Amino acid sequence: MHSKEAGQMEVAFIDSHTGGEPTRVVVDAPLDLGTGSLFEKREQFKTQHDPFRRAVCNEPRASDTFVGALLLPPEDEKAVAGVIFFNNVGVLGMCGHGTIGVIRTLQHMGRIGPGTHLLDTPVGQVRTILHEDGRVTVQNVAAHRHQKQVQVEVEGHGTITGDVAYGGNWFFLISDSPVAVEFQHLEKLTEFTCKVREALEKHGISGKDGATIDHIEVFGPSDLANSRNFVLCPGKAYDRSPCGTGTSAKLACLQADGKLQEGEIWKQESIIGSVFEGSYRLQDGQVMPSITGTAFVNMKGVLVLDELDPFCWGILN
Ligand code: PYC
Repeated sequence: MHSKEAGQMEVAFIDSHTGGEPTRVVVDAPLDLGTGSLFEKREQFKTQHDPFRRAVCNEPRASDTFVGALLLPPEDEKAVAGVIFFNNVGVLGMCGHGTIGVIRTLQHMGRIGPGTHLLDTPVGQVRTILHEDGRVTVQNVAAHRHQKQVQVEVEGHGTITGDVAYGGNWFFLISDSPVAVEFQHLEKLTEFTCKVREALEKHGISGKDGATIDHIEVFGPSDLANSRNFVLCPGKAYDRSPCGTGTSAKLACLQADGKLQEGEIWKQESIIGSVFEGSYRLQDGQVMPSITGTAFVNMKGVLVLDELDPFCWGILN
């Protein structure tokens, strides 16, 4: 952070996109998040610094699609950095596309080169591989299916069936969508998945320990990959990428159903046609997903936070 003039702050950022989904890395966050674990720092960020989250991710500086990533010192000295992910409505657990964006950003900053790099997140450490050609593989935290074939009544759509699974965030995964998973149906997919999320909340359907299911993932056929998805993120924006944590949750369901073997590749297309490659290995009976994709740095600069600006801290969602 640099002081510009009285009442103004400047905060350096680097933007990238991963399969079309933006990540805004905050390089030098001017925040006191305490000295606790990354999980505790995320709580501090959530409870004490929400205006800063909005200033980074919301209009007028960004849009509902942005995922922010606060770059922090790592918890583990072997890791290259710590990171807290957030978006237009709150904080995230892990973020697959965001991790790919952070690794490419660290490369752009000259902090890392091709090879293996550990990254600390509030939900655990992830191992990443930056390949020579710029692709990034994220070895995510363990994924699992929590509940199979849960039925829920969705206003205007009748009974909808889906799996509840965790891939670093909580997902409701629907294979039999009443709306075709095609780009021309974006509005209908958004309307449908928002209603599913409302219905899950209304009927008390949650992840483990009552965790909110804040991502809804719908699958359809693909010409490019094994499947195409549409993912509603917390808020009303959809993921332009195939969603790293959503693909991880999908891998856990495929493994549980015996439909994908250890090491086999699953190609997941997004609603805009970008593709991630996923696979998993089993460790102590747990599904450990790997997701590979590419990100490109496409903008960098400074955010100017001017206390005289009535929308300095972002427009509320
Ligand atoms: O790639 O995991 C992901 C993700 C979560 C929210 C948006 N993208």
